[in-house]
Amino acid sequence: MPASAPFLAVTDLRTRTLSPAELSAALPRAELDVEAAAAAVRPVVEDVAARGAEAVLEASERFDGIRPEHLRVPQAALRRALEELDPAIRAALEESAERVRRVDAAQARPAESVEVVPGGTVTQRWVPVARVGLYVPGGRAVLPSSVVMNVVPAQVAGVEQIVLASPPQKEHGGLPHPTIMAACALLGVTEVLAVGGAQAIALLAHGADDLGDGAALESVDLVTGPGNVYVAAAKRLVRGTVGIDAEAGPTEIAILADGAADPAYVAADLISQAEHDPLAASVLVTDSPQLAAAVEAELAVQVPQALHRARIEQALRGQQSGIVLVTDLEQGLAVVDAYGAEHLEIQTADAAEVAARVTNAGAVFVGPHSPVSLGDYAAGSNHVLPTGGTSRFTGGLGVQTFLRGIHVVHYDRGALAGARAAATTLADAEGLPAHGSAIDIRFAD
Ligand code: HSO
Ligand code: ZN
Repeated sequence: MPASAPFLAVTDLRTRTLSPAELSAALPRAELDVEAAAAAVRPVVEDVAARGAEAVLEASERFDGIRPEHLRVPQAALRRALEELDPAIRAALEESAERVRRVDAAQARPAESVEVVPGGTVTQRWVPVARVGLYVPGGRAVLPSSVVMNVVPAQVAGVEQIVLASPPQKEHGGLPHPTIMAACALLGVTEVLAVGGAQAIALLAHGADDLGDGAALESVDLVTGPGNVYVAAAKRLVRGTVGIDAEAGPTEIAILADGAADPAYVAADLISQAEHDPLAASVLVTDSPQLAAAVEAELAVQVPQALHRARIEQALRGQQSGIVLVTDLEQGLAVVDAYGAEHLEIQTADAAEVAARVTNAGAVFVGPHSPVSLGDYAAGSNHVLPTGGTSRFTGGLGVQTFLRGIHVVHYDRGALAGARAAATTLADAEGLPAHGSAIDIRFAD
């Protein structure tokens, strides 16, 4: 046993029978107050909507400590960033993008036409969103892999206009981080904005008459991408003016493991996501008290060796992290479904079989050789995923995020005749006779 206090608090559910709601309440979880953040960022969002670029520059000065010279990043800066990118990083980004592209290509949807009755068809056309704004944060860590995860599915979906926003960096002359700019250049994204936080989301959603260089910025139709609680709050505020993907919170990993799991792997994976943020959640669900003890012992060895050990310790010791002891894998499955983790690893004897029964998770990682960090960079899956239990009703970023389904209805007179009685009966039942008349008039002769 480790000499220091254990990193992970233990919740013992072995003797308890809980309803799904009680189960959710019993699990470790962060309280992320997006509403409070929304109250804080509302003035910024409204100011950007009203005053455009000048309001953005003032907010950048206040929150990022810099007033960028160019809100719209010059093409030369993008080109230079790519030229100066370490060739090994370039090759890794290319490999990452290629794998995501391979997975996404299979998700591109052809139109589906159904002949409902002879002469009456309904076709579902999948049409890409015309103009999207992708947000890539630049706070604690600079994540060029998030450029790949946002851009590739949009490109595969056929989005024609992609504009990417990332915070201006003081130490890079008010431009976004060079690696972010290089990743944009690598993927062919030419419209890049040096703006971060709530002001970035507001600018994407509302556009600006003059971005400070005499040219307007068109507003987008959809804003996607991760960010801190202020970014999530700003997305909540602009929703309706534009579409948004999920509101991202701090990253989460849950691991469902039994006595067959390797405690060193389990500990390393819990640490890997804790490295992101003191508010990150690392949760182990197991039916093996021996494994739980062995994982604690591993944490005691591995955490002190980690570069970001202070942040990791804070995350592991936070109320959002912990170990949940369950009677068996059956109860373990109920727990991980109630939790609905952003990332769920299954490290059990029959991992594939157990994974197939999971219903709530952003992404599932199966067996000992599929760690979450593989998915963060190079599995081909997407790493922009639902957090905070929102996997109950939404999936991660993908080609479908950037597509809209449009039903195209095409009936001939004979097919309309066959639907006439059903439609006019329902129109009468709803007290809307003009609806029925619009059908009847076609059979007046
Ligand atoms: N685990 C993060 C994504 C990421 N990790 C990017 C490293 N770089 C949220 O899924
Ligand atoms: Zn990560």
